[in-house]
Amino acid sequence: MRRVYVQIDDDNSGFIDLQELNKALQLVGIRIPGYELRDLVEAADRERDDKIDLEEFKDVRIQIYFVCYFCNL
Ligand SMILES: [Ca+2]
Repeated sequence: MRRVYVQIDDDNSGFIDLQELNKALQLVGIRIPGYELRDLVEAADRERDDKIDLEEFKDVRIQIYFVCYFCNL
């Protein structure tokens, strides 16, 4: 879990931002529209700093599975 997070965190800032999340999703072959990506981050980003920490990332992961379920990936 933490290893996945560290891999996504490209610049090792300790947070995952929108660009990093987008890149990670593309790497695993998931393409979602920008607005949906923003929704994902906004829904998980409890601190409203446009960054996702490890705790918040767990929520994003659940949501991504949810999105993928509906787009049949
Ligand atoms: Ca980062």
